[in-house]
Amino acid sequence: MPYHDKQHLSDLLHLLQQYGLQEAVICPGSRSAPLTLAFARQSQIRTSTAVDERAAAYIALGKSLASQQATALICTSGTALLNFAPAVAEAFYLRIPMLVLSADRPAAWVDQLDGQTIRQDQILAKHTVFSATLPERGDTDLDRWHAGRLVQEAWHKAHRLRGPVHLNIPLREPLYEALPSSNDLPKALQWQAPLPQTQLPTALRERWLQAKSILLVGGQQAPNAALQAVIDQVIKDPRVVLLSEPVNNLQGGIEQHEAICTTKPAHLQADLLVSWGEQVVAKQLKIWLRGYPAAEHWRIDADAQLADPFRQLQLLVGVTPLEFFTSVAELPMGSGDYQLHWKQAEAAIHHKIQPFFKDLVFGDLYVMAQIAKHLGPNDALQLGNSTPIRYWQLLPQPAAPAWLHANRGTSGIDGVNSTALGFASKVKNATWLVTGDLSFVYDLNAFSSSERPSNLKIIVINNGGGDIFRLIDGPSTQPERETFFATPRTIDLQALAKGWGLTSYLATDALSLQQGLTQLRKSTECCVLEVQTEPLTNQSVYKAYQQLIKSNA
Ligand SMILES: Cc1ncc(C[n+]2csc(CCOP(=O)(O)OP(=O)(O)O)c2C)c(N)n1
Repeated sequence: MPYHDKQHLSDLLHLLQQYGLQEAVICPGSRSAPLTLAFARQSQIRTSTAVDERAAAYIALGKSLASQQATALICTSGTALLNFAPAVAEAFYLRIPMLVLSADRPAAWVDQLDGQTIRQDQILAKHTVFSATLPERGDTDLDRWHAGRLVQEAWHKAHRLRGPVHLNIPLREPLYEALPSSNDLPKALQWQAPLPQTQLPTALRERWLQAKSILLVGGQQAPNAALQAVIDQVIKDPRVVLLSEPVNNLQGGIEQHEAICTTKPAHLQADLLVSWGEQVVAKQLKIWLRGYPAAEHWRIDADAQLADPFRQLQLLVGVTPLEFFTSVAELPMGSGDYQLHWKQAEAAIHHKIQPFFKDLVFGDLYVMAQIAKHLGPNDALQLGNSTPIRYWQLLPQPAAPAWLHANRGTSGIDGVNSTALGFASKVKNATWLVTGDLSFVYDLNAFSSSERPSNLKIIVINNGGGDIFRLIDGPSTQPERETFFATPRTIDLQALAKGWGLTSYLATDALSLQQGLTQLRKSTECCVLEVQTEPLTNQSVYKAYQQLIKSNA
């Protein structure tokens, strides 16, 4: 039976509605008009728009991060789609579901010197967990079944394999006709999750029980109260040590591990290392673990993805961290002093750095310490990928926000504003973004979004360009450092913020910083606090901190 040639698009929308898709971020375009109109003319799925595809994709990433559900992301054909790539790569490495719906020209026009026509099929394949091109027409039973099957496969893979998926959708003209309705719309395929396996095999139980020192290293992950509760139990065992990485959103572990690992402590080498989650930010920890490998390394990953960040993996355990630690929590506790040794090492660091932080002069590290004091347990915090995330690891008392996030999957300084904006639009928590001046300017198109979440509070640390290059070994000592690395620019951030209709405040010293933080807290609209700091001061503070950590004092 012949149907309308775009019947498969009506099916697509209907299927996504059945799956409970919450949001679609739409980038304006003509080839994508049938998709845009389909989403715009329904009310079940929330829609927003953003002109810059790179920003839109990061906004969708922020939304998916907050909801842990795929957000649909729609664009027109051509380079528009390529601009989704950075956020798609980030979602791939953070294992965040995302659904890219790109409009395409009919295949006949590819490579025929037609405008906005590039080779879109599989263009994101290396960084998606599923990628397919829908049939060009949906007017036969076979084509409808084919397209519907791909839509369902995409949805399930995005959530079961956890990652971005791409459906490329070639569309013929006319593009502005209303989509057909139908009385035989497809029914979505459902999924039964595998039942959890709670018993640890005997061989693993014995190895766990025999280990004298067990180190738990969780990489980046969303907050997980159930996992936190069960890990709280597990770390009552004095043989077990948890390292609290800011982005793993786990509390109750050793926080100063970055400073501890700087001194390459051989006596803290573990019998058993258990790791899970995505990236670990702590560089010194990674270096130390690679140099002082544990006798055994188990990686916990329900999807059994083989990642060996510390180059010592021996066992991949195919269950979720919650399942693993639930079974471990039931085992009898051992005895020993491994945890005590880490706590002593941390106490020694605290002893060194507490007077240092008490006497800090106004500069980036001071600003970060004040922000940490200001944040409450219900706040969400997003950190820029340059110095903000690094400084955070140095703080003696980092705050424990409800959710700490940085785009550490693979992103650089791109998409920082957009991710925070997308995230803030999906949560009720006050969402604080701390970013650098270059990162902020790089992603100003975040504010091309039709959404301006009132709970988003942005702190831009204006230290005159990429201050990171003045701190780290390598660029900091090159004669080209300022011109080719730090690249300071004379930018009026207050005017830029104003240009985008953002309320902005300025801080230049301790007092105005306190006032600015209070103003941001009180604000009922999305606003920006620019904090100006001196690069030279930042440099000397950072150097002094490094020397202190390495000293035997
Ligand atoms: C997309 C991208 N381009 C380039 C870089 C290289 N890079 C790393 S840090 C940095 C400067 C960041 O400056 P700013 O945002 O002001 O932060 P600060 O270093 O002052 O904390 C640059 C350009 C990157 N990480 N990502």
